[in-house]
Amino acid sequence: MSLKVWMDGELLPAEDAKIGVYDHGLLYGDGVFEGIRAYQGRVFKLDRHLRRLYASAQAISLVIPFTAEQLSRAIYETMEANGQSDAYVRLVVTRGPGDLGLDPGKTKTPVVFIITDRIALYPEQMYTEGMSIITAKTVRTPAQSLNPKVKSLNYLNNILARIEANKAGVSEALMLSCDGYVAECTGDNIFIVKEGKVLTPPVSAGILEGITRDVVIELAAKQGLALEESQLRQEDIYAADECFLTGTAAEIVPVTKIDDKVIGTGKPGPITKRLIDSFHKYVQPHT
Ligand code: PXG
Repeated sequence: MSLKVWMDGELLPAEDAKIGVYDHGLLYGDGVFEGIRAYQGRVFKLDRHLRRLYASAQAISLVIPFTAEQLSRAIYETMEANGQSDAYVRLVVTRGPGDLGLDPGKTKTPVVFIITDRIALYPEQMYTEGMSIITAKTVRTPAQSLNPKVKSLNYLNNILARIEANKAGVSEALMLSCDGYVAECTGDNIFIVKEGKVLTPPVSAGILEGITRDVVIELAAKQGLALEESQLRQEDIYAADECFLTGTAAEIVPVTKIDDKVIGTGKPGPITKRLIDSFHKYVQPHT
């Protein structure tokens, strides 16, 4: 039985949920999206994700033809139709179909669709043993060009860095900003631990304000851990005691090697493990 996909107010079998070849989301990457998780029947931080979606849309002058409440109901409706309580939710808004030419004025109505499916996480071993990453040569798009705060359908900047990771045989790549500071990974935010203090680049470094990142900041505060948002250099990652990445799909994954340099002891560190543990309890309170 195929999954149902919600599209512009209707639940369709996945094979019938189609985007036209004239859709500007496809032609120009003109659109926005969210990647969301549901745990135990509850969509995690849905309000935050919807706020970010509307903020991304506003940043590209895209008016979403549904209210946040309608989209929230649609997500639950889709999960219900698919019999899911744990799911990965992909909510996409494209500029919609229109004549050729990149002017968004050539389109009339945005297309909105919701896929609820699974997403393959990193292999379990990376969570217990740690992940290796590289520093990409591809620089993160500067905020003045296309602010990384905007979760747009334009992911080629990240994909180019991800191709570098693939070539190096690793699963993620660290991206630096054009002024040489640590920004984020291709689909994850980055944190380090140095002398007991948790550090992560500020949003002003030109990154996506990750919702998992915000949750980790909150959990660190609750645990009395010292945390600072501060500009980091590649050398700070090299010299860190611990390092981990955060993202909706990844959750929290320890990083134990970067560019062939071992981080800390080469094993997931104690603070990383504590945060992973508290994150699991936070998202799955009923286990
Ligand atoms: N930076 C970037 C560039 C991202 O795309 C994050 C950080 C982490 O943000 P959240 O809000 O998820 O904590 C992301 C998120 C996918 C996929 O399909 C990508 C993301 C999230 C979920 C799925 O690869 N990126």
